[in-house]
Amino acid sequence: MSDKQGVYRMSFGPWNIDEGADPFGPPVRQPIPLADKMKRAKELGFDGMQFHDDDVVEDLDTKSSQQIEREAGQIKEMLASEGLAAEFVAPRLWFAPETIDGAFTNNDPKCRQYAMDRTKKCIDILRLVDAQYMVLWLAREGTSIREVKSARQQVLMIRDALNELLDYDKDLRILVEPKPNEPVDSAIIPTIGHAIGLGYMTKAPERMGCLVETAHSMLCGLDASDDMGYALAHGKLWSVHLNDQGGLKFDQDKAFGAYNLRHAFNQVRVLEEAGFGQNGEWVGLDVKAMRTQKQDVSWKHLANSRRNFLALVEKVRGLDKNLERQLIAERDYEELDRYILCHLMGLPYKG
Ligand code: GLO
Ligand code: MG
Repeated sequence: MSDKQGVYRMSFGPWNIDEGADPFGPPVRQPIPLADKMKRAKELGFDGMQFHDDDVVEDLDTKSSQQIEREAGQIKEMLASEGLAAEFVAPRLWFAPETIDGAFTNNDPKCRQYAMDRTKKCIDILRLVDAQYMVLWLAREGTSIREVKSARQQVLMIRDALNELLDYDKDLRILVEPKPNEPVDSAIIPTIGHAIGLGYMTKAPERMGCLVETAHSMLCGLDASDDMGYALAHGKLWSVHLNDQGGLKFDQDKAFGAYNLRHAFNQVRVLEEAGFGQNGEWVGLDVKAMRTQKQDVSWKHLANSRRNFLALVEKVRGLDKNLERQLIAERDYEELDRYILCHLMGLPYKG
C-alpha cells in the first residue's frame, strides 16, 4: 500500500462561508475575512482552498498586472503560512455586465473578448498561487430562449475558446464543471457526458478533465455516483463538488449526506473503488450554510460534510465484501438491499 493510498485531501471555497443572501432577502451575516476562513479550514482538517479569480484578487477587472502579481503573492503566502494549498482557480464569468448573455458564447464579439481576457488573467493568478487546475463552470453559456443562439455554434465557440486557453498555458489543466440550468434556462454543456465530449474536441484532450457536483447531477435527474463512475471510466474525474440536494429544485448546496445518506454512501463507494485521490485529485465540497445560521456557527455545514464524508469512507471500508459478492452471485438483491441499510443504520445484520 503506497502512503498516498486511502488518504483524502479535502478543500472548499471562500464562497462556502457566505452571508446568507438569497434571491428573496438580503445578507443575514457579516462577511468573514479570507484569512479567518483559511484559519477555519485548517482547524477543521481541510488541506486546501478552492478560489474564484476575484477571491484571490478582489475587483480584478480594475487591477493592473503588477497589482495582480502583488495581491496573488500575498494569498500564496497566507496559504503557505496556514499549511494549505490551492486546489483550483475558476474565472468568475457570470458577474460582469459583459457576461450578461454568456462569456465564450456571447453574441457580442467585444463581450467574448472580455471573457477571454478575464480567463487569461485567471490563468495568471492560478500560476501565482500554484493551483493545480482551472475549473470552468460555464454558468451563462446557454440561453433562455433557443432562437438567440445556435446550439451547434455555441459548442464550437467554447471549443475554440478552450483551444486558445490551452495554447496560452501549455501546462494548464482545465476541469469543466457542468450544470444543466440556473442561472440560464438551458445550459449548452449540461451533463458530465457533455463535459467529457467537449474535452475530446479540443487540441489537448489529455489536459481536459471534469468535476462532478452532486447537486448538478441531481438537477439533471441523474445519480451523482453514476456520473462519477462514468467520468472515472474515462479517466476524467479530476475533482468533485460534494453536497446534497432535495430533489429537482433550485441548487441547494446542502451539507454532504444531509438529505440522502445512501446516495452519499454510493458516491464515496465509487470514489473508493477507483482509488480516487491517488493521482493528486482532491475531494472538494461546494456547500452552503442554511440562511438561519448565526454568524459564529456559519461554518458547521463544512465540518459536518467532512465528518459525513469520512464516516462514509469507514462504512465503505467496513462493508462485508464476501457477503456482498455472495448475494450478488445468488442474485438476492433484496437481501443485499437489507444488508446495506442495516450497515448504514448501524443495526446488527443476520442473514
Ligand atoms: C454553481 C457552481 C459554482 C462553482 C464555482 C467554481 O452552481 O457549483 O459554485 O462550483 O463557481 O467554479
Ligand atoms: Mg460547484
